[in-house]
Amino acid sequence: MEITKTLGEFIIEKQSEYPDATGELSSIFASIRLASKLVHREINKAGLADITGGVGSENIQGEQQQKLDVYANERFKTALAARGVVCGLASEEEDSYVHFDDGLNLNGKYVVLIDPVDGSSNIDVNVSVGTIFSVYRRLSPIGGPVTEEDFLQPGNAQVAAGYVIYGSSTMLVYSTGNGVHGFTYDPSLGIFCLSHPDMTYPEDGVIYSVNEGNYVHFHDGVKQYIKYCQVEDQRTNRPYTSRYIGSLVSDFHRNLIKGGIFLYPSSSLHPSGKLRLLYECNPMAFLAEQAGGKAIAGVSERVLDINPTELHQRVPFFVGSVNMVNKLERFLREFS
Ligand code: P6P
Repeated sequence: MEITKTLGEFIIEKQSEYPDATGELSSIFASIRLASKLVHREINKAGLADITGGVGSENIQGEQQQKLDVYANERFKTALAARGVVCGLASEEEDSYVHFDDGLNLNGKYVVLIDPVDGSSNIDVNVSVGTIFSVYRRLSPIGGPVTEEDFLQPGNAQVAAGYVIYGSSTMLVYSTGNGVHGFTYDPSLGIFCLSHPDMTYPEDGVIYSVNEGNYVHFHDGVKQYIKYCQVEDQRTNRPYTSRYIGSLVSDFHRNLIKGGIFLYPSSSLHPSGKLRLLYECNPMAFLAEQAGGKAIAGVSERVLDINPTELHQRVPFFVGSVNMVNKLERFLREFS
C-alpha cells in the first residue's frame, strides 16, 4: 500500500476544518500516538520480556492486573500529562480519576478516559488486544481542579474517541465526529499511515459475536436472537457465522470491516453487563455511529444517551451493523 499520509499530517489537515481548533486536540492525539508506540513495542516482545503475566494485584474491578496493564496505564498517563491540554484522566486501572494538577495542566480544556489494555488476559496466549480512549471537554472551570462531573458525561458529549488494536499489525482508529479513519503503524518508520479512510459498517452482515458459554444465563430476547442466527432458513438461507475473540477491540474491528454484531448482554452472571460504559462502550458506540452503525444497551436505549452515575459502571452492550442491531432490538422488545 502506498504511504500517502501520516496520522500527524491527517490530523493537522482535518484540524483546519475546525475554525476554533487550537491544536489542543491534535496534541492529545500526539500523546496517544506516542504511548501507543511504546505499548506496541512491549506487546511485540511480550513473549521475551518480563512483561506478561499478573503483577499480583487487582484493579477496582477485582481483576488481576497484568504487567502490561500497569505499564500501558503509566505510559498513557505520562504522555497525556506532558502537554498541558488534559486536566485529568480516568482509567480502568485507576480506582478514581487522576488530577493532572501541576501548573502545566490546570488550564487543560479536556479530560481523557482510557482502557489502557483491553483484553489483557489474552496477551499470554498471543491474542490481539487493544487500547480504548475517549475525550471530552471539561465542565469544571478552567484553572481549577478537575471534578468527577467532568468524567460523568454522556457519550453524546464526546469530542473524540478511538482505539488502538495490537494485532497482526497495529492500527489506530479514531473519530472526532467527522467519520472514522484507520491508520496502520509502520514500525520500520515509526509512523502511523492512513490505510483505512472513512471506515463504514456494512449495513448488514453475517457475523454474530457473543460468548455462547454464557447462553444459559442470558435473558430470553438474547437467547431467541442467537437461535435466529443459528437456524438455517430455507427462504433466506441465512449463512450466519459465529466469531468471538474475547477481546472487544478485535471483535469490534473485524465486525466494522466485514459487517456483524457484537453482544455483551446483562445476565444472571453480570446483572448490569460486563463492559464499562465510560471507557469501553461509549467510545466504541461513538465510533460505531460515526461509521453508520448502531449501539444500544437495551430496547430503545442508545448507549450515547445514558447518563453515567459512576466511573466504572457497567452496561449491557450491543453494537454493529445497523440492520443487525435493529433485528436484535426487535427480539429484545418481543421477548423481554
Ligand atoms: P468474556 C476483556 O476482558 C473484555 O473486557 C473485552 O475485551 C471482551 O469483549 C470481554 O471482556 C470478554 O468477556 O466474559 O466473554 O471473557
